[in-house]
Amino acid sequence: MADYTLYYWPLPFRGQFVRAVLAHVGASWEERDVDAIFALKDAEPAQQPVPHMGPPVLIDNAEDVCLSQMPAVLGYLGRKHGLIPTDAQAAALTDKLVADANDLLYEMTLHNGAQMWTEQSWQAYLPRLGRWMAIFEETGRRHGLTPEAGSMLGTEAMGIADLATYALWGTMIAKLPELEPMLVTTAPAVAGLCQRIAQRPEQEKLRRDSDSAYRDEWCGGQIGASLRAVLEAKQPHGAPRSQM
Ligand SMILES: N[C@@H](CCC(=O)N[C@@H](CS)C(=O)NCC(=O)O)C(=O)O
Repeated sequence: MADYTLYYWPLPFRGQFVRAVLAHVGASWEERDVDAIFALKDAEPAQQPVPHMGPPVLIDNAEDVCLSQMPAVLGYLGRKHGLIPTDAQAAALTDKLVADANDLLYEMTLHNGAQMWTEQSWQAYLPRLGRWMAIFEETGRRHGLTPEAGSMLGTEAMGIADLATYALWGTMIAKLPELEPMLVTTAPAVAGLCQRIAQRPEQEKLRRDSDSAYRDEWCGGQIGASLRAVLEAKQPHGAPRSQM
């Protein structure tokens, strides 16, 4: 049996945060199919292994632990695998970065597709996206991160703060490459960190596997199509995709 079982749509988005951490710790995991995800998410809370609204859901098979909510899943994995600093402030900053990432995922998908992007609403949103990039950049810079070296919280070893930063920005610009120049300009240290993490063998393998399974999808659905439409409206077609 695999170490973990993951319920997440065949997409990167929130699931990639969990996958990036599992890959980093060298854990084995199996992913359940869409029918199983629907069955789990639509079950009565009293019948669910953890009462929840939506995936990701992760089961730690050996410990018989089942969790939903991406930040809680990362918190669990981080504590279990020593990827969250023991210092209270650094631990809270880790939680804060993951919460920032999750807020941004909601914003980029207009709250999981409650509305669709238009050219006008996307243009109006862009300064806020730039501010999120600057928030991550400033956080890293305050802890010694540069485009060439360092980590988000100044830790020697990579932790959840770094992996979540990578799962957010690295995955986003790989799947929505029109945003890469903005990240490189606004948050060069974060872009450098993402590049370094992407080059690690376990993350390279995850990226290859994900690319072949999910192709160009990032968040999927109609909101994914609407996001791509507003981005491609501003870009020449056929621009090469990032390797980050
Ligand atoms: N705050 C939750 C959000 C979960 C969520 O919105 N999951 C999406 C996929 S990323 C979903 O499919 N939700 C289904 C639903 O809410 O009915 C988390 O961070 O895990």
